[in-house]
Amino acid sequence: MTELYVYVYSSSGFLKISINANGGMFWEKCMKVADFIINYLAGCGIREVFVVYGAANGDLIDAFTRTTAIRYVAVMHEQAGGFAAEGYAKVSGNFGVAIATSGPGGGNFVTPIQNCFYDSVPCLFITGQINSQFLRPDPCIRQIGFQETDIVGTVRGITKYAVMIRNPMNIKYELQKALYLMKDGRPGPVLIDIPLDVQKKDIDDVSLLMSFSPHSKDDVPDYDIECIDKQIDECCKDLGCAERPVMLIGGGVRIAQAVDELIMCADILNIPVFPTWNALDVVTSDLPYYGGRVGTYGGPGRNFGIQNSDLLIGIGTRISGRITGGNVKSFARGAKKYVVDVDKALLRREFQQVPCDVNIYCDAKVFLERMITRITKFPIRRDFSMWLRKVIDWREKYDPVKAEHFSRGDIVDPYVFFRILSEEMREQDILVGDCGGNIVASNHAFKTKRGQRNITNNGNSPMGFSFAASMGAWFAAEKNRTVVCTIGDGGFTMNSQEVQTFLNYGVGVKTFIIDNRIYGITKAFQEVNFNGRSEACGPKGYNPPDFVRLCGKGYGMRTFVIERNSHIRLIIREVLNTEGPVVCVVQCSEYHTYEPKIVGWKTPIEDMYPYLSREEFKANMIIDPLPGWEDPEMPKGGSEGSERESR
Ligand SMILES: Cc1ncc(C[n+]2csc(CCOP(=O)(O)OP(=O)(O)O)c2C)c(N)n1
Ligand SMILES: [Mg+2]
Repeated sequence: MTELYVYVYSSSGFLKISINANGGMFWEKCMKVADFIINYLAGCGIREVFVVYGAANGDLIDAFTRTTAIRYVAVMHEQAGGFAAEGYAKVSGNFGVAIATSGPGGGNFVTPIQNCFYDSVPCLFITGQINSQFLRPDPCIRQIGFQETDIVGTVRGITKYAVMIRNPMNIKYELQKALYLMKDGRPGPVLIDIPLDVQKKDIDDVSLLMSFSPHSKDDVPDYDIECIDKQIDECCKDLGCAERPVMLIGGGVRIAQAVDELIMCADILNIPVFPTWNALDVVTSDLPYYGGRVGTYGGPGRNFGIQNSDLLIGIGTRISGRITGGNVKSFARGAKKYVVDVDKALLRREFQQVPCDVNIYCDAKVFLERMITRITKFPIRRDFSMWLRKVIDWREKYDPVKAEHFSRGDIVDPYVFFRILSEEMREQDILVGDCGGNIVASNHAFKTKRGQRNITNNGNSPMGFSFAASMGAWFAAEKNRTVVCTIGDGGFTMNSQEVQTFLNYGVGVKTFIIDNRIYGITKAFQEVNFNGRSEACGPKGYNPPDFVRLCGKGYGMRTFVIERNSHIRLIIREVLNTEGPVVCVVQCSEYHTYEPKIVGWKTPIEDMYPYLSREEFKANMIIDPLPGWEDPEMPKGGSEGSERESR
């Protein structure tokens, strides 16, 4: 009977070397499907895979025992495993992998798959499936096997490709196809579902497996370079006549690995550049042409720069509602708008929230390279330094972090916390943010440095994301980079079970819980929209645990507490300098004032609350304000009083 076997990669492919009970050694050219998958992933440079065990993925997990090139990280919840895979992908620039079992295991992947779909993250989700013989023969039957779920059908609408592998001989083809589609064009998640009996099957000769060829004519990008060059020339001509041009940069620029090209292009043009929330670490706060943050929670600059522009070049951004606000038509209304995207559907006018004048179907890198070449040769180049100065003045004058935030000695103000955190983090460090009020305060106050990563999930924004994703980021990051997780009390509670995974694997992330004891952002929303009534957001209805007891006494994690503004810097330094996993509870006593912000659906994004005096507002407008600007919409309900009191 065979006792032990390993796979060795030789010039003729994989060899299975087995040692039997008598010490005899044999080799053959066959490999189990499960081992083929795990070895294939190792060959793609994947070092960690996030898994939760279950009988239906048993052979996949067992395959890790026969290789040292790749290992599993056993997380406590599949959702956290999926988030960790996303963090791994975003930091490594490679893809992330998570494995779950059938039924409830795969079900827990739904949120991470949504995340990757909306934020264009390449991740491979693998689910074990029950034995083929127990699979329902027809969808009219709900279920035959225990924990049988049609996971492929479940995730079809939120994946780029999802397939169940029934024939072991298709494994290489399907894996290669899934990995190719995952990264092709606009990246996104893929899922492969493998019944247990298929995982177990031996492939007699791996070299006979069918491969997927990505070079069929459908797979070559169909950019029309001639048309793109014409559009670029039109843009160069417009730049020759524009007074107030700007660039709006989305997550697509990093995905296209075009950060250097963007910087080069911005250096040449010397016009204000604004990041969307997916590009805070592309257009960093220290760039000379950084214009501030824009949108409904626009930060430095209060949106005056983008709203007063007369030419807007959007690259790798779908110009979402978070940018435009509810009054979509008023967004950059004086500007001729160009948008560059790799997702054709987003360029169709009938689908565009903000109709763009020139829609350029192109990869951001290809576009920027061609733009650089053509603009350099273009006869008319203008000097926009006065305009840039104006935008920088707005940015500096309207910084959301104000002296009054520092003056409260008895609490921790999250705006002060995030500003100081950004001063203390180094160029190579990684910030992983969650959702809710804490990410708003972070995006208002945290100034990014070139080289840093500032990651969250913006398209789906699930609570509990950052704690799990920071684990993946930590595994992917070079060890001289500090990974910092920031998260609300509500978010942390949704994935706090992972504290144990951090301890089990020594995940040295520094986690700051922005503990305001409430669901801050939704409470602020309720107060405005429900006449001041607040339910299920705390203190009524929702009450989070004591995190020092939970993490410190309960799990045995090293913990710190920040209780007042004056302690912030010292304790942040101590946390950042502490080895291994650390949780720091930042006590923000019911804070839920996130300003500036947009009030109402009709307000254009240049008119942010708290409102400027009408004289000051008018003085900042180069284009005409919208009718009604003299009397802007005020927040309804009890928000004013309670928001102020809670500061
Ligand atoms: C999984 C999930 N459920 C619900 C929401 C809706 N939601 C968004 S932010 C938020 C409150 C977050 O509270 P907390 O984490 O404490 O952050 P805070 O706003 O207080 O900083 C809620 C309920 C969500 N984004 N994700
Ligand atoms: Mg909270």
